[in-house]
Amino acid sequence: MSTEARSSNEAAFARAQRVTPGGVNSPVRAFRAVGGTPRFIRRAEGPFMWDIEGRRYIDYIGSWGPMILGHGHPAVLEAVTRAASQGLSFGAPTEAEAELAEAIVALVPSVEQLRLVSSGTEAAMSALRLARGATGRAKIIKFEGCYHGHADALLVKAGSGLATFGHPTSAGVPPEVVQHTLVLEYNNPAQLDEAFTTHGHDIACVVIEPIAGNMNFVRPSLPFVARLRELCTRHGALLVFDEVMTGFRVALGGAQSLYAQALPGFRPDVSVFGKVIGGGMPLAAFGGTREVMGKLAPLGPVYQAGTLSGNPVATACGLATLREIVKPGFFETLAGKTRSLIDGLAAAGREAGVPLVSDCEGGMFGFFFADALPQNYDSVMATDKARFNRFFHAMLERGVYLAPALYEAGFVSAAHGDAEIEATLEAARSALRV
Ligand code: KE4
Repeated sequence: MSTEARSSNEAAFARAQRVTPGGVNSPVRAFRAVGGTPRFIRRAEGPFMWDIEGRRYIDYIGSWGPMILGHGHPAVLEAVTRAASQGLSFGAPTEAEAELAEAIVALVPSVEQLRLVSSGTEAAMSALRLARGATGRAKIIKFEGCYHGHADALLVKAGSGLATFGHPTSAGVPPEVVQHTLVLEYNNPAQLDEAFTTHGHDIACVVIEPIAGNMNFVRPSLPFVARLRELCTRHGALLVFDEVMTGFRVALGGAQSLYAQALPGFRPDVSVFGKVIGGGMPLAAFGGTREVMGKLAPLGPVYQAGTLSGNPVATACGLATLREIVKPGFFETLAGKTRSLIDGLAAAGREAGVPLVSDCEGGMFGFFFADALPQNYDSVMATDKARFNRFFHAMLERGVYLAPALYEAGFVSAAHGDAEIEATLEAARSALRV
């Protein structure tokens, strides 16, 4: 590629940085975790994205999860175009919002009612306020390495020692705001027991990623999930499953449907959704039992609102997406592709003599340069980050766009075919020799 042509991502980045902090509208896009120049995308179709230099990439970001059908699915484009032609936003109820809510309720037994909002952050923030309002309690428990959006109370890292309250991870968040947020180690039942023994009477909720995609890909152990449910029930705290990433991605019923198979009767009290249910448009949701959701305005005392909540174009996009993923065999096929990918990556690691472990569920996957799958944040951060970053760039140069950060998950879409999976593995076999 000529020097001039190659500069266009760099030129676009320089231009963007003059008018937008870091040149991006969401930090991870700036490639600061992996270094180098972010690719400015011109268009996307199916499993592919093209940057402004005309390079094509096999896309495993999928807009960080929403694009489960691939880019430009005809039924989705038709639904969005039709909705847009009838009006972009009304600020009044539409039947499509009820239809989308009905579709989600039908797929997630723990959700009897839900409210649509515009981002996962907004949904998680609202779910926490709802939990505090419904229980009359202040304290919340989250886990190191789990991300639930950027609401102040959730931008917190573990305090020193066990079961101590967190410290802000971001400037601009006063310590008082996170004084009620307890940060525990993922997969650590002893810390969970201690936290409830010490604070059980004042814990409004526990919020968790039911598969931690913001630590790349970390599963909770089944005993840990069971303990979470048992302690929340015993102490009257709500169990909040943040399924923004896992919902309708790891299984049609989300991660909670997997645990309900292994733990009969298992249900979280509140669920948070996003990404897939918007199909690439700004739409998220939170839901739970009718009793808990009845605490929300205009019925109850917990206020929550949004100008573009349930936006008709976003709702049409989400509905069209859900109509595709409920089709028979959709998830079996998607899971098979993802499994081929990560088994191939592990095999490529073995062939190259590089410690590489991988895992997946449905259309979501992760891999680490390590000898064993990490079980918590500290073990994720102990994996070989330098090797990850080298691999990321080697794959990017070979036309494969992976998540530009060690702590992010990857996503396969229905549009990824055997050819793309094989091309990815071919690139990996070469990239692992870099
Ligand atoms: P948004 O506000 O970005 O729509 O959703 C926040 C959120 C909440 N909960 C979970 C489990 C999430 O993964 C997210 C957002 N995920 C990140 C990717 N790790 C979005 C990418 C970004 O921040 O640009």
